[in-house]
Amino acid sequence: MSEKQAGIGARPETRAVGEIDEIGIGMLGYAFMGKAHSNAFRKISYMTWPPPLRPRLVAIAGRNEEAVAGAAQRYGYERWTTDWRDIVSDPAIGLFDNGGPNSLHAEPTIAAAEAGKHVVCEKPLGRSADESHAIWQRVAATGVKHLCAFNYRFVPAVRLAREMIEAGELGEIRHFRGRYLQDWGDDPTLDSWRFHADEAGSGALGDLGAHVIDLARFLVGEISTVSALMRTFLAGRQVDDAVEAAVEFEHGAVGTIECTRLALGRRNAFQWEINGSKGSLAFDMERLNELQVFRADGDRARGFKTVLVSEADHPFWDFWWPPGHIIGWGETFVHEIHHLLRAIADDGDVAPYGATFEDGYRAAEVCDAIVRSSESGTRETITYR
Ligand code: SOE
Repeated sequence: MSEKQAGIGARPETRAVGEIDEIGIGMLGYAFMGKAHSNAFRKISYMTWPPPLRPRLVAIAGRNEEAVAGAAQRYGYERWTTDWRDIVSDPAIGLFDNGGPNSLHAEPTIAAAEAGKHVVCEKPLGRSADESHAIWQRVAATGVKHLCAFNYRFVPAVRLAREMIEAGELGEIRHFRGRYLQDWGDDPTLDSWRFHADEAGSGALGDLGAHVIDLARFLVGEISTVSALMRTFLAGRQVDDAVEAAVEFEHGAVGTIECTRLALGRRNAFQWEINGSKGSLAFDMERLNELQVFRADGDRARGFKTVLVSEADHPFWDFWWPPGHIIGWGETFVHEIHHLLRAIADDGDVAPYGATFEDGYRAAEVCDAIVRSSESGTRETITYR
């Protein structure tokens, strides 16, 4: 058995660094997502070789001068600025990455695309379906590549689930049950743009519910109706703390979507389960290397089995890690950025495995329907434009 078959060793690729095209990166945002994305750009060239393109961290923008200067030094950007327009007009930048607050998604992302830069934008794409639709339409009209950073599509276990469902291994899908639970929001003294209605648009809904909606769409299909309840428990908070929703899929499956930032003890529990006529799958982000699989195939030892999903055993990305060498949450961004760079280098498609701005818009239509349903007390039908 060769090292490659065993999944170990370095890829036998000897291309010189100078033979791989470089792409200049401009980053908006230096906080959590700025860090997660910068980390991904820096890892691309040593986690895979040759990379589709060699990211060069050109400039980072943020509103606080001291913080953005510090971030530039720490993450390795050549320049920093407090005005995102400097990045959008910088000819050295080929890819604009928007990890800023939701209120800063539309204008800079559209401006960057209209200046000819490929764009990646954090979720939720916009603060409403209208805003998300406008971002998608304006950016798509430019012809650049666009990716909405629904990073959980890039968990190898999630990809395996998608491939199993697509291959019909679960039969007809009947149920989707998804919940994203965190507890950091249970602090009335905490201030963050994520709690400001004008900057965030919504609370747990856009922050966490959008991820659940995206994976529901990615794994099961388009959502057609929704009945929902939203709650704000903390006095003075401008946005929702929690959402409960029952949904119907276009092809007939039914499901539930729940998200909250007040589930004490649940730090980052993104869990989902799918039941079909031939079996079930279940997943928990806190155990992201594992997929729970149940097959109703007459096996006498029936029951959920835990599959350790890893590169080489379940090929996802050539020469990541050997079999069973587990990965972490930060690697989902490395996979995601690699996928986008591949699409840029080959002029290939971001879809279906990556989320495009159309996916960002479609998730936003479901979010808006959840808000309408909670306000009206009735089941809402979703109409996609
Ligand atoms: C905060 O709730 C947060 O950082 C989200 O904004 C991310 O999208 C999620 O992946 C982790 O939690």
